Formats: sequence, structure tokens, C-alpha cells
Amino acid sequence: MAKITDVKVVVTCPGRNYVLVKVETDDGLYGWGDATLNGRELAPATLIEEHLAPLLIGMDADRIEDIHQYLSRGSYWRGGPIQMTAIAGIDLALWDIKGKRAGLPVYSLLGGKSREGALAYSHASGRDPQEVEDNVRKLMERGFKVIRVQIAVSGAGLRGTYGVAVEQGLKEVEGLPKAEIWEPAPYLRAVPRLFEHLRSNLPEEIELFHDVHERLTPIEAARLARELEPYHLFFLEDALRPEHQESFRLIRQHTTTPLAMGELYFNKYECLPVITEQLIDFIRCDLGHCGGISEGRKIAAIAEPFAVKTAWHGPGDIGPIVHAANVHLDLFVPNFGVQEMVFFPDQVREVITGGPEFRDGYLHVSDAPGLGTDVDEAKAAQYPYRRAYLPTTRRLDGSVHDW
Ligand code: GCO
Ligand code: MG
Repeated sequence: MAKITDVKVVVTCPGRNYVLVKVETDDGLYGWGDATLNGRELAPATLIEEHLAPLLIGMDADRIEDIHQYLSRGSYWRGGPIQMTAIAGIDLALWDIKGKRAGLPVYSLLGGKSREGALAYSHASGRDPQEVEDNVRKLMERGFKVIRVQIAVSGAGLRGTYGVAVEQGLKEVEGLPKAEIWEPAPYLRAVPRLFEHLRSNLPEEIELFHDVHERLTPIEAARLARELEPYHLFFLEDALRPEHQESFRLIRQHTTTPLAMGELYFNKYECLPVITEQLIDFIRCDLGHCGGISEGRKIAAIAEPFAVKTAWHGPGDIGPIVHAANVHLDLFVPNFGVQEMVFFPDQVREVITGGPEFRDGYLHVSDAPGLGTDVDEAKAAQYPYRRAYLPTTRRLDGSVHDW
């Protein structure tokens, strides 16, 4: 028994905003979790501070599953990105504490290592196929064996650089959200051309794939997946909006391109149909947005008998603590597929220390008890919260399109 004595939220902006959750117990231990929701940071922060923390004081930090059930089902209000992000922040902190109490890394508490390292992927992008190729080669030199490729969609009236590196437009921007102008037709022409170029110029061993970011209709997605079939993608990511789960059937009828989905599913129930009907090949929920390790390990277990592998979301807009949780789970999960990763800037690493290390294409965590991450609260205080938004997307006629 270790009574929870305090739950504290730290919102910090070492380049971008992170919402960090500290849980303390009466045996003198503490754990850190991450409840960052990109562009909406103060919503989970307030939910934790105002509504969840008072419920947790005095509870037994060791009873992680009971706390998860209590917060996710006992409250009447279920699911959703804000609540499941807040719960994830607490859940990760509790796993961190449990590991520290046991003197064991979290992967060991989950059942131990099924593999030595987690196969990792990073992103390459560019304004034209040659620039993407050059960036893929740079990542290959760093040791990556799997790479996501995105290309800017250009044409008359289009504005913005969908999918192209951070400095060219994807990062959150301060002030009002930047509007990008995007059209499906030039996009649907650009992506197969990109893969044709890459597959003719790069060694065949390198695994490549593409993220659609939920921008297509079912029939457009089926067309794209079919046209990409000759290029043997590792997977086609998020081809459809999260509301269109049943439309994955349509894509499946038309192609053998492997499919991945899940960063916009917020609990195990939302993952069910695409897994149990074997409509996807990779489930890629965000452990920081779907309730943490406790929910993620169940999603992985549901997926295992259906031959669906995990590929947890791991971009820069969730901090190193979630990335550490990803890798602890990756090392254990038998049906692990691949792990998305980023190299965090020094500023972030000064505030949030520890976390996974990349070596020769794989991610590793240390044997330190818990998640192996910590937060320098004095450093975090030097970077106060700054309101920021992701860009939004409109069509040429001015109407809103999905992000
Ligand atoms: C991914 C995501 C990112 C998103 C970001 C939005 O697969 O990493 O789709 O590319 O841009 O997470 O907040
Ligand atoms: Mg994605």
C-alpha cells in the first residue's frame, strides 16, 4: 500500500507545450506521466487539477487497474481525447511509481522482454521526390530500416506544405492557426509518383510507408492503396477518418496494401471492429491519448490473436515520457510491429530527462526502475506555457477539410 499524497500538473513549453503529471506517495516516491494534448493542452491539465486529483488523494497507488477503471468507467463520462489523455497522464505516473517500488523497469512488470530492441521509424519529407529521396538517405545513414515518406502537394492555388518537415509548416504555431490549402486530386497523383521515384532509386531493403492523415474518402483511399500496391508499402497509415471504421472493408476489397490506423482512437472499444474483422494490419493508438499503458496493453492483447501488430503513435507532440512508455510496452508485446520516434531537441531533453535511446534502427530503454524518465521542475518553470495551434486545412473553394 502506498497512499497517493499529491497529484500535480506542470505545463511547460521548451519549444512546444507539454503537460506533465507528477503523482507522489506517502512512502516518499513519485512518478511522472504525460498528458499532452497538442493545441488543447489546458483541457486535460484542468481536468486533472480540478476534477481527478481530488479523487486520487488517499488512494493506493499500487492499484493501477482499479484507478483506471474508476476514472474511465466510474465517472459516467467515458472516452474522448481530453479524458483519456488526462487518465493516461495519471496511468503513466502510477506505472512509474510501481516500477520504482519494485526496483524494476516497467517492461519487466508487464511480463519481461520479448525482444532486445524496438524497430523504429522516423519521417522523411520534401517538396519533390528528389528531396524526399535525399532525406530518406540521410535517415538510412543514421541506421533507420523503416521510414515514413511525405511529399508537399503543389499546384495552382494550393498553399502550405502538408506533411513536410516541421520548419516548413507542420509545427504548432503561436497565435491563430495557419490555414493550408489542399486538394485531393493533386495529392492522389503525387503520392504514387513519389513511391515510383523512391522505389526506382533506393535499395529494396529499405521499408517505406505513407501517412494519409485521415484526408480521403473511402473510395479515394481504396484507389490510393491499390495504386501503391506495386511499391510494397510497410503500411498505409490513417487512410480514413476515425468515424469511418466500417469503410476499411471497402479498401480491403480492393488491395493487399497493409493498413494502419488508430492515433485518433481513444480507447479499446473504438479499436474493436477494425481489429476483430482484420480490416487493418497495425493498430497505432497513442498511449498518451488512449488511457496509458493499462489500456494500451489490452489493445495489444486484443490485437494479438487477429494477427494485428502494434505501431504506437510517437510524434514530437507527445513528450519523452510517452515515448518511454511506448518502448517499455514494445519490448514486452509479442505482436509488436514498429515504433514511431523523433529526436527531441536539447531544450526538451533538459526538462524531461531519460527516455528511449536509438541505436542502429532500434529503440532501447535502460533498466532503471519505472519508466526511466524524470522531470527537472526548475527547468520546466523557465519555459512557461504559450498558446499554440496546429495548422488547419481548407479546400480551394474555402471550405474546411479534415486536418
Ligand atoms: C503521426 C501523426 C503526426 C501528426 C501529429 C498531429 O503519425 O505522427 O499523424 O504526423 O501530425 O501527431 O498532432
Ligand atoms: Mg499519423
